[in-house]
Amino acid sequence: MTTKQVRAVCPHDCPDTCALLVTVEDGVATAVKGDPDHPTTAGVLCTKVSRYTERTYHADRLLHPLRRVGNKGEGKFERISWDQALDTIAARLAPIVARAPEAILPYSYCGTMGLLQGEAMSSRFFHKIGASLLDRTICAMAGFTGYKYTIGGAIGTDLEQFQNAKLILIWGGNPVASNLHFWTRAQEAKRRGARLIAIDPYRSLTAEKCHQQIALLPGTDSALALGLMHVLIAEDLLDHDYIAQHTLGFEQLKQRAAAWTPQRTADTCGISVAEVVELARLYGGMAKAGEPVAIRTNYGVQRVRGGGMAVRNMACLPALVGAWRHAAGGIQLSSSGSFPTNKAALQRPDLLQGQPRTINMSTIGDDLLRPASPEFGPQVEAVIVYNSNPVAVAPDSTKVAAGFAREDLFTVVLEHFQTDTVDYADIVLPATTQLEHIDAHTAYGHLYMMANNAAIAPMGEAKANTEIFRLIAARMGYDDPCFKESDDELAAQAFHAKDVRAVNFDWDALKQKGWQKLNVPDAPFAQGGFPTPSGKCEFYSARMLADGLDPLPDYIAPYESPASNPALAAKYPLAMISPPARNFLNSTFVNVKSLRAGETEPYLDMHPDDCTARGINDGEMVRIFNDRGSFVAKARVTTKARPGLVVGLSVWWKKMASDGKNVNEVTSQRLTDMGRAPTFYDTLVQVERAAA
Ligand SMILES: Nc1nc2c(c(=O)[nH]1)N[C@H]1C(S)=C(S)[C@@H](COP(=O)(O)OP(=O)(O)OC[C@H]3O[C@@H](n4cnc5c(=O)[nH]c(N)nc54)[C@H](O)[C@@H]3O)O[C@H]1N2
Ligand SMILES: Nc1nc2c(c(=O)[nH]1)N[C@H]1C(S)=C(S)[C@@H](COP(=O)(O)OP(=O)(O)OC[C@H]3O[C@@H](n4cnc5c(=O)[nH]c(N)nc54)[C@H](O)[C@@H]3O)O[C@H]1N2
Ligand code: SF4
Ligand SMILES: [Mo]
Repeated sequence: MTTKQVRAVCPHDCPDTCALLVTVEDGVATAVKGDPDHPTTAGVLCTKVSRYTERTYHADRLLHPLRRVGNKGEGKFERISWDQALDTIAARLAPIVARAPEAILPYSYCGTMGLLQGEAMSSRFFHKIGASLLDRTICAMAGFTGYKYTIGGAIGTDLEQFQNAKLILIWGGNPVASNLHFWTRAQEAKRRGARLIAIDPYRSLTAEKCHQQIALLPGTDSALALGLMHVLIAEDLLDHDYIAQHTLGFEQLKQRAAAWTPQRTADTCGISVAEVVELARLYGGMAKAGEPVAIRTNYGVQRVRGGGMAVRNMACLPALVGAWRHAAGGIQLSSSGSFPTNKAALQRPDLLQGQPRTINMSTIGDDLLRPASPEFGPQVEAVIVYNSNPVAVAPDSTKVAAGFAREDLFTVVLEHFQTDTVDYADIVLPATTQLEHIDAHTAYGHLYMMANNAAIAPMGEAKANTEIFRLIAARMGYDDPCFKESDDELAAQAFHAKDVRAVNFDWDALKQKGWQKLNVPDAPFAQGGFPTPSGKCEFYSARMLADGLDPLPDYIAPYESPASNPALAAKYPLAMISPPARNFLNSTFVNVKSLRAGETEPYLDMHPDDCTARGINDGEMVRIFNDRGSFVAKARVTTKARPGLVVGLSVWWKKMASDGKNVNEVTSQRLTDMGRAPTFYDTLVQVERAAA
């Protein structure tokens, strides 16, 4: 027997981007472990990826190309050869390319975070044919945009510093489920005497392990941040020197924050005045005493109308109190902006002729149903889906499914499994998993460039995304040399080797070692140097004004909340959020039995008062509905949800629920204040006992 250990990388859309060691025995992957030497992974993986071989060798893996034989959505297919699949795709796409290439839409997200199997060969192909561009907004664009206006880029406190913080605000994130290796550091900080505070309307797995939870109403975080600014300024808990040297617009900010008294803040957020005042005193007081105070914010705050503003306001706080002076102080949203990634080399935007239209992935429901018009351009005639499962994950799912059900739409899906989206495909192409292909990775929660080696041969007839787009390009007669580059040749271009942060990046060396830390300072903004136009932390943003936004921090109320929309709340009084379930990764892993067993079935967490008012008992099936749609789940009566809030952990495959639906039946396609992102957690619903 031959046994080897292969260095790999977890490909999932998770900030931790773990370094993996894959044990391969006679060509079969038998174990996937965390690399003990990689400083952030430290030998530990989450439950999901510890069971990776179960997913890789799952009996339901798609192993051959398929052609639809049933109705759209029915999921009936027959096996075809790769030649037949490629011929069909070329024959269907070529006339559209000749007539109206923008009628072709790529739809992809982060099924893999790999730079190669994500947007490399695929982008080259779509750029070459002139397909519509996809605005990849579904996750992080709101907060990213607000953060960028304020501090200039997706740069923040290094994960490896958090254990030294003395106060950590975990603001709109559930790291026990979704950022495990940050949680390890936060617990270490706690052991060293730090105070942990969760700001979350739901007593998540994380909130219940913090010293304190501030259970504000969903979508009111920007008001809380303004209230904190008010108290920090009123009680002079400020770092005047840092403000003078490294910030812009303090006087205007001061005026704005003056209106946000603790009372107004408390009323808006549905919390007590004491919670506002004490939090500000703790944060500002500890900073003034020279202690590192840190904020870990995440995506929970962004999925509402004012999601961009919420992150912007939070990003102002560290500069006010001088928290950036410490490596363990500041704020982290994402570390992705620290990487010198060479996207242009991988994606080749120079292949574009002219400027195709851009379609927002978050409004795919409406856009697939939209007829041709002068504003929109041609109707979408073909959609090629890879690394995503839009029928389950995109908002306003009734419309998404209706769009994919269009008889005249030609749909190709590259997948590992027969997801809800695959059920609507005309042609299904089997894709390799991370153990079967190579890739280069950045991360959005740490600062290491990472290399994934292939551990095993492709399963069945599966091919890597890169290879699939090479083959489609060749079949359509595109012979540009860029379509012939191998995956290793692509990977060698992944980072700007001359950028000082990349430390003379060399792909072969990275493949050997598996990972390499970026050369960046421990405390990114200790001396200012924000990558904004002014070089300062911009409390006042001229760019926001130019983009038609309020240049100062403000509060933007949710579209759907009892306070902002009482008429709607009279019909649908409960706010619904649907954050990630611990055992799933978005809709990935829902079909892995042992992980699904950890979640058992779709639940709805409801406060006892809301259950009593509706005659709902624990464990009963309930119907959750609004004007957009409905789905059923099992009620869990719990004080984890504050009164008026219901929580459906997500994202279930629709076909695995008793009614064939999931939470996205009730979410809306309305977009955030900035970044054009979805508002999954800005949803009012009513709940009733389901008919037997
Ligand atoms: N296990 C697991 N890990 C994951 C994922 C997964 O599906 N499963 N998904 C990955 C992806 S793609 C992402 S984007 C991240 C997302 O993971 P996180 O960044 O942790 O974000 P969410 O899970 O959306 O929300 C986190 C918390 O925010 C709370 N929240 C909801 N609305 C609000 C609000 O208005 N204000 C505040 N303060 N809190 C609110 C929720 O109750 C939840 O506890 O996790 C990644 N990691
Ligand atoms: N209600 C509600 N909806 C949500 C969210 C929420 O919190 N609540 N979260 C939102 C967020 S943050 C996000 S990021 C999106 C995520 O939405 P998606 O990015 O669509 O993520 P997944 O649902 O995990 O689907 C990814 C698919 O890619 C496939 N895949 C993985 N690797 C490869 C590969 O190498 N090749 C190919 N061809 N396929 C591959 C997987 O099998 C999987 O089916 O969902 C959003 N939807
Ligand atoms: S999903 Fe996240 S925590 Fe789990 S192995 Fe992957 S990167 Fe690590
Ligand atoms: Mo996400």
